[in-house]
Amino acid sequence: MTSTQNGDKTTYLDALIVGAGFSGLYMLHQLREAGFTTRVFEAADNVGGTWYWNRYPGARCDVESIYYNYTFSEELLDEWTWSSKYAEQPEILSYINYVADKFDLRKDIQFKTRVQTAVFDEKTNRWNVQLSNGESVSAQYFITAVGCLSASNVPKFKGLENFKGEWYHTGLWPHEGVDFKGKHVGVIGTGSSGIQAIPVIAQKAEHLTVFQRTPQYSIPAHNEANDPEYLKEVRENFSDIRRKMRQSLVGIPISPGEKSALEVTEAERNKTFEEAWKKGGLLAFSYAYNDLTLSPEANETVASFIREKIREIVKDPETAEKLLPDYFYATKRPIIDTNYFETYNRKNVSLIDVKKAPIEEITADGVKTTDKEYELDMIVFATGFDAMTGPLFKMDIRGRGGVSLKEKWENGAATRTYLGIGTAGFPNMFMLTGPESPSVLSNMMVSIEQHVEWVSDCINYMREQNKGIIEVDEPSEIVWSKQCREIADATLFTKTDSWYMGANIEEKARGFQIYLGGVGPYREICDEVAKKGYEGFTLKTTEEKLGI
Ligand code: N01
Repeated sequence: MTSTQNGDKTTYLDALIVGAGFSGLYMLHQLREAGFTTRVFEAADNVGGTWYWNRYPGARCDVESIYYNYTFSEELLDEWTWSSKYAEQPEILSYINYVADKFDLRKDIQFKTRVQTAVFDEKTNRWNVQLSNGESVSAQYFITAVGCLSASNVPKFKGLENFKGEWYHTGLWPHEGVDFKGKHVGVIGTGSSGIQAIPVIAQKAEHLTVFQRTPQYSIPAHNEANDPEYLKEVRENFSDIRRKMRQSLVGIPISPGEKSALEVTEAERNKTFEEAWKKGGLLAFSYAYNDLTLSPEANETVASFIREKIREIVKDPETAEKLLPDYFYATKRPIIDTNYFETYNRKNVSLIDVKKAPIEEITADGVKTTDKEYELDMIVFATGFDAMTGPLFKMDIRGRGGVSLKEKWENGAATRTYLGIGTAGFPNMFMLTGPESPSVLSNMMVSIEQHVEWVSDCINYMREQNKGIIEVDEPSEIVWSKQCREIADATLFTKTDSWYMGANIEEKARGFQIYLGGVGPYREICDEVAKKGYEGFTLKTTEEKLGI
């Protein structure tokens, strides 16, 4: 509904959703089906979220495709076939487009429109939202579906503006593609994006120079075409698979090993690790034993095994040494690759250790480290994202008393949420896969579906109970945040500088913002909260005043 007052055009909605990725699309579908007037605002010109922007060469998912899709519609499950074990970005983007068309979602999505400010109006108990095209929206519910890794980070290198060649960030890749033929290309960064892009760029470029700050553990993905018989079997057993995914720790129906890595002989351990290397995949190593992310000694067993593999693969011993990681395995996102270490055996690839000789500046002609200047035609920044809070802080979100989310969370230093879904002082605001939920340490599809269903159940409940305002109680978020930190502190995750810790962004405070208790237990907690009438939240009619 749109009304005009004093020349201002304001659209009135029950719910406004920010972002048309996997979470925003499903949220729209759920709320619209329940009869709420709902609209999605999306900065891009099409659906897809992370899979719209991250179209760098080699981009594919590291969760097996059979587990990385929506599970809410049996019909959709029947209709879609994934061609390979780990789907490539174009195939995932086609899937998202297919879903948008199948459920006729586009008619309620406004593309090329950013949400700039969202301010909770305490008089009307509604969110006043300003859009980049100058329009205003008034919504009862403000739902962020902005993803955890959507604020690309190009480090503030001195002199970038002087570079005469082309430069790109993997997370903002041009739609028309990039031609590397005959070019001297530099890739800065060796996280999941860099490690996927490097082997593909190396095949096309005249020369590739990789600027590596932290060497990474990476294991083979062993990607392959999906066997139709296997897919048939998966489809026949999918109810059971879905149940297991939901009850599991990370949204993938596999259980961690039951033994400690230290209670078996070295020979037995090496046999297990050898099998994991042959099998490949995200959990092959981290789930081999039950204490690899808990005990430094146990972790070292897997770390040294992978280091040995790197030495075996990379022929030049000096290059191999530079590639050996020394942080705790899996405390940065484990990486799976296709021919990553093998790429360093190519004649047209060189590896520069920028921890030893840091990048001083980008010059007109390339990258200058404290050692040397490297002439380049093109630079690819595979330098990651301002994760978790970054996408939220791109909007100016203000709750009660005009306090901004950024101020409340002290720019990320004091992030506090209840269940990763809401935060005190910001009534009727829901964050899908927000900080302090399992989010990025789970199969995002499982976490997205769980959050969307929980939020839509909650909004339906509010309507049934004739309530208009829901707000997190401060004590509940204090307890939840503390619990998140305690679980993380008992692991090795907080001992490593990673984007999980906010350590990749210079000005960002360190803090672990992911619930590590597992998606199964997390779902039970969320269900219990709902069953108890949304315990930990205060619900009021719009006539009642909520205490601050
Ligand atoms: O980003 P990253 P990403 N000078 O932050 C380096 C998901 N994902 O885009 O480690 C020099 O992991 C930085 O070095 P260091 C997945 O969850 C999934 O690769 O900070 N180097 C690092 O090497 C993943 O974890 C998929 O020392 C600098 C790299 O840049 C997340 O997205 C695919 C630097 C950044 O690595 C992010 O991955 C892709 C500087 N100033 C991504 N600043 C799949 O599903 C940063 N670096 C497979």
